[in-house]
Order: sequence, then structure tokens, then C-alpha cells
Amino acid sequence: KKDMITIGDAMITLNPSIAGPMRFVSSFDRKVGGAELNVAIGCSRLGLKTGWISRLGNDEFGRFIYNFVRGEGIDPSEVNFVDGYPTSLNFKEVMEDGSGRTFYYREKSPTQTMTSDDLNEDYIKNAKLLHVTGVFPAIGGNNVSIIQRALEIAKKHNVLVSFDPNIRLKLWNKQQAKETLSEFLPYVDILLTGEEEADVLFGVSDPDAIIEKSKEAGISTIAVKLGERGSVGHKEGKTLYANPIPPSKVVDTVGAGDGFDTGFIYGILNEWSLEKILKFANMIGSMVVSISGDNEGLPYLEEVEIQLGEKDRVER
Ligand code: KDG
Repeated sequence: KKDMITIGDAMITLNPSIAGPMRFVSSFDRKVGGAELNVAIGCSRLGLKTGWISRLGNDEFGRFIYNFVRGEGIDPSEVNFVDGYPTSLNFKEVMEDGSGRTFYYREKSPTQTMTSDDLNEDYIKNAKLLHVTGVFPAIGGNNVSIIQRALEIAKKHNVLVSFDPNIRLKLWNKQQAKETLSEFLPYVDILLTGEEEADVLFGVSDPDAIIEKSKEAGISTIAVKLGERGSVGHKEGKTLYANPIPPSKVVDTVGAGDGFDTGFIYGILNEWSLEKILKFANMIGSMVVSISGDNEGLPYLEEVEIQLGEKDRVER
């Protein structure tokens, strides 16, 4: 049985070799990105059994991502290569303070060739948790109905559902995002959201108000990610605020939210207390921003334990 599986669209991420406006960047490092895949990578590094459902272009970049996924120990058995749809690209601009912009080349994503009939019910049934986000449904094709069907299968078999709205306004507008993602909420057990995304979904951005609205939508476990201000969690009727854990250095903020999700999911599957989960998830988010790349900073379990002071680090 898998601990967590996800459905997502991945890309070759081209990370700039220098900070500053992209028009002056002349070389890029070839990396891998994709919000849902990042979470699978993070969970796998923590020691969970993971799987990723996707499609890749039948090309060199597709092969590279496939092998990367395998190298991270993620099950790729529900990933197929398709002709005529090149593997997507994402060029990143990163400023000196770690903030930045992304430029997608993903109008014809290989995942647009999938339909909900391609979903393997047994595969979903045999997972403890299904993680979905707002990126995959924003890609077009049949992606909305694929997520809808996956959620129905998950509910039917009591598979936990975690959901990160991950609203990418370069892919769709707020109205489209709200209409589509609101339909998913009745299936969600764990909501992992930022304040701005909650504002799109619920029209509120204060953590207490977000928690209220989420509960009205039937969601019992909630995390509100506040970035450098920490996070607020709600579980079993209890709401807690967790202090931020400042990173050693802010290098690249992309992927911090995925890192938080990874830690939160790990804590839920291990039935930890909310306090412990929030601290762990905040720590992973903080570790991710100190390293360049969308998922390179996602830590192995032992590295988090060392950072949390639970384990000693032996250097030499
Ligand atoms: O959350 C990080 C992702 O956003 C990044 O790895 C790639 O932009 C991306 C996406 O759409 O998945």
C-alpha cells in the first residue's frame, strides 16, 4: 500500500545561473518542477511510499523527468509517454532576495491527453492519502474531470484527500479558479492554503475566518500558510498558531509551500499532534527556501530532525 499518491503536471524547470531580470540571464540549470510532484518528492525523501500519476512527452526531457522521479523512489507506474505533446518548460527569474517570477511554456501539456477513464481505481484505492492541487486542473484538457473522478474514487474507498489550491494566475483567472476548485471542497479532508488563495476561494484572508469557512465547507483539518509569518493550523476542533522558523538564507522561495505540505502530510499520516505537525512543516518550508530549485531543498527526515535539534549532526 502507498502512503501518498498525487496527480500532477511536471515541467523541466530552468533555473537562472544568476539573480536578476531574466532578460540578462544567458544560462540556466536544467531542473525539474511541478507543484504536485514536488510534494511527492518531499514525502518520498521523508520515507513515505509515494506514487505520481501523470503524462510526459515522448522526448528527452520526458525521459529525464521520468528517471528523476524513479531516482527519488516515487512509483512511476501510472506515468506514460505521449507523442505530439512535448514535455513542458518553466523558465524562472530569481531576484537577489529569493523572490521571482515564472514563465511557463506549457500550453500543450502531455497531461492534456489524459481522460478520467485513464485513472486506475485500484491504484487510488491502495493509497492512504491522495494529494491534489489547483495547478493540474488549470492546465486544460480533461484535467478538471480527472481530478473530480479521482476525488470520487478516493471518497468511495476512504482515502484521505489533501488539497492545496495553488492558484496560478498565469494559468487561469480568479473566477475560473474559484468556480472549479469550490467543486472539489466537499471531498477534501485536509486543506493546505495560503491567505491569498483562500481569499479567491472563500472571499476571506484572515486565518480564523479561513478556518471558519473551511469548516462550513465540511473540512476538518486546515493549515493556513503565512510564509515568513509562520502558519496557523486547525485539527480536531483546536486552532494553533506556529511561529516561523527563519531560514539561514533566502535563496529561492519557489516550492516553500510544497515543502510545508510535505511536512503536514507526513505529520497527519503519523498521527502527530497539531503542534508537532506545524513545527515540522514550518521547518521544511524554511529549509526549502534556503536552496536553489523547486525541490532540491526538500529534506530527508534525518536532516529535519537535526534542524529541529532532535538529532546531533556529525560532520567529520
Ligand atoms: O509550487 C512550485 C511549483 O509551482 C513549481 O515547481 C512549478 O509553477 C510550477 C507549477 O505550476 O507546478
